[in-house]
Amino acid sequence: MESAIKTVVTTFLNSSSGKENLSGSGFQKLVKKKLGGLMQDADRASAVKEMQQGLDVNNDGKVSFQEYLTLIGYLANSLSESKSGSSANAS
Ligand SMILES: [Ca+2]
Repeated sequence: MESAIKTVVTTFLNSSSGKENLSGSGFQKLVKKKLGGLMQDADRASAVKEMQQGLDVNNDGKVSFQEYLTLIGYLANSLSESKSGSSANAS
């Protein structure tokens, strides 16, 4: 569990070069390299761009750590639902 949290943090920082926000290209790279197994559209740049815009709640064109956590939470939730076979938490 602790290593998973560290991975979430270091993956973000590696992709952002230690900055507070991921650029569009940094986000593309992160999704493609690190999340391709969980996300079917990870290889499609236009789909990843759309996803980025959906996450970008303050509309600054970049993905903050908080916005990135929204994606991680979403993926974790999807994985949990597919493993438990329930849609109890569907929203
Ligand atoms: Ca943002």
